[in-house]
Amino acid sequence: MKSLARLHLLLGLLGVAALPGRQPNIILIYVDNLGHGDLGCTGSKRHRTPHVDRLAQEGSRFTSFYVASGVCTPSRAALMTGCYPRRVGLHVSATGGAVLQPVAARGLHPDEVTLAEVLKSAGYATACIGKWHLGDQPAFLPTRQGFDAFYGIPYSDDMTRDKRPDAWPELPLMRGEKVIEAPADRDTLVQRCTQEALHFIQAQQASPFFLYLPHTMPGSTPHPFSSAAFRGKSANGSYGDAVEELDWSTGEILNTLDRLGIAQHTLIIWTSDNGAPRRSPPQGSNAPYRGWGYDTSEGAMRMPCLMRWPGVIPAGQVNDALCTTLDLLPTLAALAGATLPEREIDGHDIRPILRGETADRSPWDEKGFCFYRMGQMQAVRAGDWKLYLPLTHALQDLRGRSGPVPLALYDVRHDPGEQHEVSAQHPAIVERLTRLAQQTAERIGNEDHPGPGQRPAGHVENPAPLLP
Ligand SMILES: [Ca+2]
Repeated sequence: MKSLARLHLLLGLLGVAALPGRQPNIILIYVDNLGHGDLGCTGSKRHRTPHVDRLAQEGSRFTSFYVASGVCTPSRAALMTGCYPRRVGLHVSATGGAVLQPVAARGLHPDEVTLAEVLKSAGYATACIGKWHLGDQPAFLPTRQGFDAFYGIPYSDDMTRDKRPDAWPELPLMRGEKVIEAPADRDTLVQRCTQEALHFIQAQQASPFFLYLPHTMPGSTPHPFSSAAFRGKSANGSYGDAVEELDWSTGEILNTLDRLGIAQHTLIIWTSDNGAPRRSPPQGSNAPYRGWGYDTSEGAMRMPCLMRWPGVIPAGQVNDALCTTLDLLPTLAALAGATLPEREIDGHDIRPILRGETADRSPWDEKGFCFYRMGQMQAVRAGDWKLYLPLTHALQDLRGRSGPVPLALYDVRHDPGEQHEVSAQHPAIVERLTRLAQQTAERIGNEDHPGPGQRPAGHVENPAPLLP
């Protein structure tokens, strides 16, 4: 195995394309609350993102790529498990909130099989560097879910002690399961997480590795943090500064892969956990999509997504096949030669989409991809079409108010800005998508109706704050 690794390293140095059957290194960059239209390669005129744009030139850009929720915790739960958040019980917090808060009794169940555990079983070295947000109690930390190493914060950057001095600790920066700094200096988080990532890549360069880099920025506060080198430098205030620092971080990683000669054997996936939230004045952009982060709109859940793997993923291609973060676990498992979890998952192996063999068809076209806000299913997409289900008591409508929502159908492939509501012209499509939504609801539930496919979240008695 060692000599094989050396052979691959040599071939990499000679610029030979990825060998079939070789396990690729995997780097998954998952930034926080960055909108679709916030990158140069997705149309931003305000942010300079040459390094992320390089991924679009050297790899493919996926334009119908969805996260499973418009908010952090369920989005990350789906990414880690290949399941709808509702299947693994993280669609809602134990106190009825949309995301986990500090000192939460709930977390991702230890029995759930994460992407890290799947890849580790195939011999990968694994690290989580950035923001976790799937439980802040010891039993729920990344180190208990398949990651050899963790460096970062256990939940969102805005969950600080000043908000709940009676119950919450200072925002902890952790290494492994230890708090090494509190409150965490948020200005330098992207810098420090990047350095940790580079060290990990360097140390693991000769063996397959999985680097999960869920960067903490632009983050959840109205004034995103960045280091002195980037502060005040962008054309879009603190938000733009943070985006440009994330681009710098991406450049550092690409340069390191080039320097080590392992770029050919490394699959990079770059995306965001949910769309940019509504701010006044506006900061992030979800263009060309409608709506803001945190709900089930296209703006909230249709993400920028770039994937590069030289020789495997076509360079410079734009791919509009419907795919999701749920698909990463089964797809990466297949690429790594790993065995899938025995428990049921929702994602699909989308290797043919990654290889560019199809740019408009997907397994989801048959099954329908469902959009939940907490426990309520609000929409479904299959093929070109997204159907907003009629709701008498929506948890929250597209404009942020509670109340009834009418049925609406859009061709979100050809009308991505949802300018033309066409349900009256396409009754058969409305009927078909309604049936697909019902089939998913029958498996994993909807609102107060549980489904037989649901599994419980993890739970601890007497959760304690993470302290130094
Ligand atoms: Ca988020």
